[in-house]
Amino acid sequence: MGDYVWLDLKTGREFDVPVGAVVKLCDSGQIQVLDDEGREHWIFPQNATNIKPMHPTSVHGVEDMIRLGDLNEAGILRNLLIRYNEHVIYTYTGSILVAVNPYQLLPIYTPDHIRLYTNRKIGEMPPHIFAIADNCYFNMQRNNKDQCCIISGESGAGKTESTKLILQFLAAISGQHSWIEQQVLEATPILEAFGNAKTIRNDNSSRFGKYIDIHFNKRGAIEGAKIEQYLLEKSRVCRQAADERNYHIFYCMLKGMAPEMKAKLGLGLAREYSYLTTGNCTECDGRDDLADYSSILSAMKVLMFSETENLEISKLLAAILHLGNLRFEARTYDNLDACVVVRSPDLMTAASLMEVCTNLGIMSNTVVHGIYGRLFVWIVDKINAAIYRPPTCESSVIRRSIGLLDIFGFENFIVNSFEQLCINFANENLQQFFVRHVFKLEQEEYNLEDINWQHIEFTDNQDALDMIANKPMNIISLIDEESKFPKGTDATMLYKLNSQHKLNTNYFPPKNSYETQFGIQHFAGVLSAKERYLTHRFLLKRSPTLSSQFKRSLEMLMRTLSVCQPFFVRCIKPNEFKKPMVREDLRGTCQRIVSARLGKQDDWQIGKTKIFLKDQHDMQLEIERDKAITDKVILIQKSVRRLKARTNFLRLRSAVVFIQKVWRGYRSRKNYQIMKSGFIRLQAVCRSRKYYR
Ligand code: AOV
Ligand code: MG
Repeated sequence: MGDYVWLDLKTGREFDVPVGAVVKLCDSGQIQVLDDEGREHWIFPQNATNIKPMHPTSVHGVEDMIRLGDLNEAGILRNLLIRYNEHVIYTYTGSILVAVNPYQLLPIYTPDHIRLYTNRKIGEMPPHIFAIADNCYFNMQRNNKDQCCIISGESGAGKTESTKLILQFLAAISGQHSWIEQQVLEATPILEAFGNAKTIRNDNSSRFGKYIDIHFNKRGAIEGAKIEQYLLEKSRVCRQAADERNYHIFYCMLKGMAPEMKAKLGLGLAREYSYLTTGNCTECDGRDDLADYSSILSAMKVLMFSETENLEISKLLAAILHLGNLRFEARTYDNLDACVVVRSPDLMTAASLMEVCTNLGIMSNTVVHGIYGRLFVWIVDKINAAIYRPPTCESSVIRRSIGLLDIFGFENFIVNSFEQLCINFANENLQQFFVRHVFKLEQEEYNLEDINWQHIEFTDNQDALDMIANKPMNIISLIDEESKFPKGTDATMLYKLNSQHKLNTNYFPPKNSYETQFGIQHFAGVLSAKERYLTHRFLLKRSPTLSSQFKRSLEMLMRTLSVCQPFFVRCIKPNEFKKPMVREDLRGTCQRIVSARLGKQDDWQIGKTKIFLKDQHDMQLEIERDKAITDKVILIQKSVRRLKARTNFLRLRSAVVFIQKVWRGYRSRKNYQIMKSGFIRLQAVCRSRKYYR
């Protein structure tokens, strides 16, 4: 009794690994155990193969997982779990820091903590992000070598927060609380305002990658910094998935800008703009757009944005919002389908803000993507102009740097598009960098030195990376080529991808010839990229093409990293609810639901694995469930309708072409009619498909 064991439940589910458990009772040939998730199990002697003794190091956990006697997946998971349950979020594996997102502010980042962790060896103090920052700094000085810190993890795991904590530590120990340190720190709120947004995975999700290189002089004080940015997600400016928002800056501006200024720019409330509402969500719990706006403005002052520049930025943002509200109307001129912008106050305001005449002609999402993308690059350049000091002859010899890499985490949505492919490709590169450093190079060195060692199993993602970007005819080069090819379509592209890669185990071709999606096996899971490249082709057509440009900037990043001494921080997301301390407690959840809905426990009882109810209660719960589902369906329908109500030139035109080509009967204009709202009304025949957008 009281012994700790590993219990292998062999449930056959994904990620099924043994769980820790404590023996409660050994009785009449049976053993009762309580597992880490609070479930009780009876083990019969004949099943005793399910149960193995636990190594003492796993019982209460260790600070450095290299010390685990049971160094396997179950051992690592349990170690992180029991520490996390005690609010201990940091754990080492050698010099790699594992950080579990606490989703609450822990009192472990005070000036006292900064002092405690300054100039210590790793392991001298409990694991901490400050210890990594401190080691980066002192290694840089001691070895006179540039350092880098590679922070990885899925979306919402805590990469950006970790980056900020490292910056905070470095600014503090660099010394003088000088202007330049202040400027480096204040770059973050600006970048986040324009480059972060609420997604379903993270309320403050970075929609771009960044590499902040911090430069130190020979006394070890921060002398300047340079920020490199990677591939901002531009589609978000015009369209957001359900429950997601556009970039923070729009909502902050509408909440925080002075009324006179808003009037001047013709601005109203967030809910009035179609570019801010396609996700059906304009507020974000836990964010204060009003307060954030003043922090953004003061940060911009620190980084030397002038009044005029701020005004220009606000004008552009306002123009984007007005453009999003424009309506297009189809007309026929000389038998040609055309599309004109409906004259509206929004058109006038947008035009005057952008100082162009109202003869805008074709305005599509692509233009807005371009405007916002360029604005973002301009802002990063502007920040760099304030914080970057080019090396002088003297300083270039002695100047050393610490680079912090914080990119967009691995993502998998229901529909993934070209942007997810790029994001996940970037993550795949980082994973390979990690694998090379931690396993490959290390083991190669043992071999060279004739060291006796036991091979460690690891998953190498090199093959997936080769398929995406390295081998001849790789996925990215095929997409590129097809985008430039005048007759290229999604179908021809998919055909080429299939014929080239269908035998690759990392590639999942469509299941049948009607399916327009393919999948890629990433190190972190399968990504299905539904074929939505068409919209991107407009961007790709420019040279240099987007994907090859992105690929090149990643290659440059990898080269930079490879000449630095690397540190790794692996961030882990403990649950999908963006909440502290959730675990799946089914029993508790059931109990809460039943007592909330059915009142006091006189007519129902909770057994070990079942709840016993009266018939009428069962019915009552069913009715409530139906209602909840219906409400959800109505909500979905509403947002679909809202989405459909918005139309633009491209969609309208492709719908018309579709009708003319596919439904031959409708070729004649008499049979369909384009409504002002952008809907197309079909005259008869297919009643169920009355409207086609
Ligand atoms: P990410 O950078 O890894 O996601 P963030 O760093 O933005 O994730 O973390 C997401 C949220 O988790 C933050 O907004 C905080 O609320 C919380 N959080 C993370 N780390 C900590 C911490 N150490 N202490 C307290 N709260 C924390 V993405 O940018 O989506 O890949 O593209
Ligand atoms: Mg981030």
